[in-house]
Amino acid sequence: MIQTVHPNLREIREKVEAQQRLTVEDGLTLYAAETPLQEVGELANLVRERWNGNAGYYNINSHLNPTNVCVYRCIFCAFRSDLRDPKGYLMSDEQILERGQEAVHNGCTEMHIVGGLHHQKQYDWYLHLIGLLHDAFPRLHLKAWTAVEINWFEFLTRRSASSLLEEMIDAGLGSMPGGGAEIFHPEIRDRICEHKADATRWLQVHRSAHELGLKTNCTMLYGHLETAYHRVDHLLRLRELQDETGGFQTFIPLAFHPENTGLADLKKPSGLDDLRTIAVSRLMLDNVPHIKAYWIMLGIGTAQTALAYGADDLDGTVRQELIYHDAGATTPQSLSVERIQGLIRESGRQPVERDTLYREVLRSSQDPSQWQTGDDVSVPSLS
Ligand code: V47
Repeated sequence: MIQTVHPNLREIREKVEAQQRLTVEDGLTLYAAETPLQEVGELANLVRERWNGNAGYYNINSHLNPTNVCVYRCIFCAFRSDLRDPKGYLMSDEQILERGQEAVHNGCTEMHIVGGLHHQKQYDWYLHLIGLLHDAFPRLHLKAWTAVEINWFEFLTRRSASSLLEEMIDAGLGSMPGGGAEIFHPEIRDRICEHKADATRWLQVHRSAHELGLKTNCTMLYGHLETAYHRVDHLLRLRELQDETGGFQTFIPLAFHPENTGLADLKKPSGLDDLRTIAVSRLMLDNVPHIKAYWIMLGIGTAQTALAYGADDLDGTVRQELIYHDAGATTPQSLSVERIQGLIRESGRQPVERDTLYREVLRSSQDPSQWQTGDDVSVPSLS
């Protein structure tokens, strides 16, 4: 219980307790330096516990970035490569299948697949890749392609996002990640990723996905050129679409890593900014069930603390992450399940392994690579 409430937070606290919606002005107040972070965190924690109780979610997943070659030149990205750059790569079917095999062998329930928009690859290659993995590993959930990629496929094929997504779902697509959102406001978007899908297109692709019953995530890249106003504006655009469709599962605030990017002279956001952004997101996005503290980019300590500031999910064991590590992330390439569970317990939460759709995963005690979810009737029950 907060004993004394900071004057900035009196009205906001009343609204949060009464489950009323916060406004742009409230968002700016929550972001103001003079509004005590500790109290903002406590309010966010109230909402977090309302949504998710004491659960601290994690999943066992692997990342696949099939190519880093990209037609776009987003200035915040250290991962992309030009076509003829020696750094550029393109994975073969054999390499992709090997990565799928390794994921299944390690007990992964999910593969997170995003990459560059390769100059010489047509939409069929991206579709083929989903079918290839799904046919070989039907139980591995494929969370693939950002809205920016789908929008690129629309450009390549002159077809609608809905028809492309329908085809992807038939091939084995299970859900979509939240990347490519960056900052929606054109004052910033036009400076950091001028040519790629704008806010309207990004949101329209997710709307189409939700209409087809596909769950998706959403993100915000913060800590570069934007102000608090641009962040709050971004959150409200997501909240508006969520009111309409209810298709977002998780929001992931992504802290900018400047190393090796076109914005290398900027400093990384501070741990305090990270925690405040998690908390403000939890409070503003009153209709999104989960807030993810992505340990890869926040660092392990901040991600763990974030579980008391509004976040309920640490993401996964994450094997083979490249986008943040190319931009100077010093976190390990993956965490063991025991380590993730320990981090969650240490912060006073109950570790819950989830699948991509937030169903609890149960593992065999004899062979942890064998798993099932609560409503999974296709496999015998595990002891
Ligand atoms: O869209 C790129 C960001 C995103 C940098 O949906 C950078 O579960 C910081 O979306 N510094 C891709 N961020 C990653 C992403 C994601 C990650 C984890 C989980 C989920 C999910 C989605 O990474 C890009 C961009 O916003 N990014 N470069 C950088 N230098």
